Amino acid sequence: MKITDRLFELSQTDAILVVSDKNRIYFTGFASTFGFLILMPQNKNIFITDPRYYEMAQVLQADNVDVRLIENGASAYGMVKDVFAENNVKTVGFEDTELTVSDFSSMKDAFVDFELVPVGKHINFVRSFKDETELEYIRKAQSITDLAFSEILKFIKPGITEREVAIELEYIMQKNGSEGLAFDTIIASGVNSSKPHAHPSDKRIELGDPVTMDFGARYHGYCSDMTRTIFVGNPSDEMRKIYNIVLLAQTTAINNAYCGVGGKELDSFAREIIRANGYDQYFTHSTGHSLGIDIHEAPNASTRSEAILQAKQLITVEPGIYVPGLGGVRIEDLLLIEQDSVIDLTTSDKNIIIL
Ligand SMILES: [Mn+2]
Repeated sequence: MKITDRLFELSQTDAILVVSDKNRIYFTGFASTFGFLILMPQNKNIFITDPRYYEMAQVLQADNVDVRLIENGASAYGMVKDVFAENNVKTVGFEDTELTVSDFSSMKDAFVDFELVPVGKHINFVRSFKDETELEYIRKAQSITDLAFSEILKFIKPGITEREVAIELEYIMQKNGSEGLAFDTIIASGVNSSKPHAHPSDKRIELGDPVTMDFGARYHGYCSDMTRTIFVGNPSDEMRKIYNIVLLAQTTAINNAYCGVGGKELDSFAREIIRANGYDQYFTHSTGHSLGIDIHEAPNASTRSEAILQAKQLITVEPGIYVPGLGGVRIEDLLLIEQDSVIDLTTSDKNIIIL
């Protein structure tokens, strides 16, 4: 169970009602598709769920979480209101960033006697700072992707399809401990590689093709994310040139990253290199994002970012150049910001690989 002191300092509410799967797993570490987690100051926490999870949820008792069962036919919101009454709760923080309009409408009807306060941005801010357990999971997920990358290089050859590469890559990750995918795998070869988020197709890989692979594992609910573009046979002169520009942009941004760097500043380190080489119109997305339980979390590194990167936050650095009709290159590593250093959690080689 996460310590919630910082969240309550920001939220200034008597309780916070967590109903989303992702935030329930974030706070409790317990994966479930149904449940109401009530957080209160001084880490007084109550987990209300139904018989599908009640027995498994008993593990939370060890963390002093009071686990309560919704009996058949009982109202879950009624039980939540009982908890609020027992604890003299008047103001309730809710996840405005996660609820549908319909969820919010029924919540408003049910909690008409309480002041509902949106706290989604505070939850997301607190979530952006990773504790040691979360970092252990993310490092493990990242090590699975690094391993999968080295393994997939033995598999790729002319004649196999993008879809076959994706399936093999996913199989390798799961065989090595990934619980599932962080996101849908991107395998884009040849001219498809100019589309940054191409879906793997039945296109066969041909000699001379760039192959962009963007993929991530999931471990204890936490994501990893990496991208490499490799070549099958010798690339054209222009693709080789593009590769070297993207590599220089990516390593320049990484080498200039520091605790306290702005998300906008980090983006500009990469973007300036690409601009100076005349390809800025082909770098069509932002430089990076954080991750955790979600594949995209705050903070971001982009031309519009107002974030200042702080210790224990993560950021990807993933510039790319995409020339329609020719091809594209993207290189992505995941960085951990520490007080006095920046640690690259991605260990795979970035020098041009020609199979
Ligand atoms: Mn990414």
